[in-house]
Amino acid sequence: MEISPLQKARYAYKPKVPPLLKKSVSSITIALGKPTEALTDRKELKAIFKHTYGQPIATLVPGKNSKASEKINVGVILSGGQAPGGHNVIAGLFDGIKKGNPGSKLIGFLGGPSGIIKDKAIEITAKLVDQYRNTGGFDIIGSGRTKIETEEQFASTLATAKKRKLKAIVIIGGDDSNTNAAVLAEYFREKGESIQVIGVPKTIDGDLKNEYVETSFGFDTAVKTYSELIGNIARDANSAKKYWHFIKLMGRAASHICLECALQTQPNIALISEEVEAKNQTLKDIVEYICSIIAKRAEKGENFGIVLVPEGLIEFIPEMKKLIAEINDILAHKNAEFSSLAPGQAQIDFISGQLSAESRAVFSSLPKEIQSQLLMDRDPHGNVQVSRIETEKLLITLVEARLKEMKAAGSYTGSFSYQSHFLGYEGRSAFPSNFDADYCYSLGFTAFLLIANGLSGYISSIRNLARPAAEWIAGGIPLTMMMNLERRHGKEKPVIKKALVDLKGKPFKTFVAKRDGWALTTSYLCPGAIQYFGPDEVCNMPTKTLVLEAKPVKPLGKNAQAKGSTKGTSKKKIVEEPKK
Ligand code: FBP
Repeated sequence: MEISPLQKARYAYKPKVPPLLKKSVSSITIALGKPTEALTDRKELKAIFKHTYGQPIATLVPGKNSKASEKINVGVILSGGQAPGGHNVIAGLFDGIKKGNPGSKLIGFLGGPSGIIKDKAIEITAKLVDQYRNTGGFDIIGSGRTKIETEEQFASTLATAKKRKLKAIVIIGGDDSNTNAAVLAEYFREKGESIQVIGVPKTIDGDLKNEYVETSFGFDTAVKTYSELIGNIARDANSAKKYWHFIKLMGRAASHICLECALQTQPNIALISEEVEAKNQTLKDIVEYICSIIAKRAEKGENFGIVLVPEGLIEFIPEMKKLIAEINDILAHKNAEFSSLAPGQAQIDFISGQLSAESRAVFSSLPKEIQSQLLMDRDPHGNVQVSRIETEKLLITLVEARLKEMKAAGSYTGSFSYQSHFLGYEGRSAFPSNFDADYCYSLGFTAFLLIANGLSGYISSIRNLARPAAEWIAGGIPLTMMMNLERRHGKEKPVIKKALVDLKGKPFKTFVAKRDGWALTTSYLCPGAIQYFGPDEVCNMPTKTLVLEAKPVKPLGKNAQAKGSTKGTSKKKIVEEPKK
């Protein structure tokens, strides 16, 4: 197989890991904190997760663990959208398993969760994994978005796990996939099965995070890839001085990607969906805001600029949110009728007829392409496929129309030419940055150690990430701690809560302090391509979001006990208190 020189060079890269993970796996145990609680809806979640609700936070600490050397079989699934570093999670998991016992096996289920339902799998061997170390993509075993939800799917998953004598299943996925991991862990316990389930936080969107999961893997590489491209486009814009570039950035719901790219490239405008929602801004308000900046720049003779648009914006504009919620309910309850109609006008008319008067007015004000895009299939988790809705083009159409009006009224004198871009898939399978390569390998290795310590219903966690890997802390966070109830497919379902941009958080505040200056004075930054070799400040810097959000790791919980230790917590053992 022909490979690029960079791929060859990256095979030789040795990921940096927390010092504890370099020790013999039999000398690593866990220390447990106090029982935990879910974010909200605690009573309901306790009833749903009877066996796995409220488990304590686990931290890896030095200590004997003879079970780590047992010969075991572990299954692994890559779930959802690609994110750079997935191969390194598998490499770390593989190396951990083999360090425990060279006779242990790692089984990779093919094409996402459907692989375990249908028992389509391969054994991951040293030869195979070595070809994928430090590379992007999920192609080692492929990924998919199937949700394990029906009784038959659960039963097939259990049958596969039993047939393959799996001690544990590792699910590498985003919020929905880790929700699946939590549900599966509970299902196995309910059935009296000892099969363990461990999740790994993956998604370029950066919205699977909390105090204990500081970032999801892939975010670092994706935002650096997009920022490189935005910086290049911005430089082009400032050279030619003739286009306004509207750049939609991936990120299904949260605007973390857009915000981080703004901090890295200093565009004229970056919309943040969470702010739009908080301020109750209408589509008209957003268009007015963009046009006001275009007009002010035109007064200075600058008929060019950069507008960053988060992919999920459309679902955060209050009138659009209401409209989409109504469409979702109609599609959930009247799907047969809807599907029997020819795609296009007939389906648009059918939906229109079912909407409330308010939403109908909004729906009919949209261009036909956007109407059709809003009706496209939901993904298996009930999400609107926002990557297929051309919000950047919708904004361009509305901005162009408004600028015409402003010109007629004499409040705009410039010229408006535009280009539209969508940056998404370009960043999902890039070679992982050193950060993601290190983080992912550590997450995978930690997943094995959580298994070796008997845990189930946990997500692998590496903390203190804004510091060098030598100061990282590895452990596991109970999945139920990250859950709440949300409406999906017209029903209340337990799901891991998406972490949206915190409008009181430092990344957003830093952006707000600078954005008015960036709007009018061209101040673009060109971060350039991700570097893998060279000085720390060019090849080992975490994202600005991570650095700005970094908090000192909290002190030890008094009640924490190293598992198997009768002496309680030694002063050296680091155990986190659950969030109050
Ligand atoms: P995950 O949440 O599964 O990581 O996927 C995130 C994402 O990349 C979103 O940013 C985007 O909206 C979506 O996947 C696109 O999905 P698809 O790959 O199915 O087109």
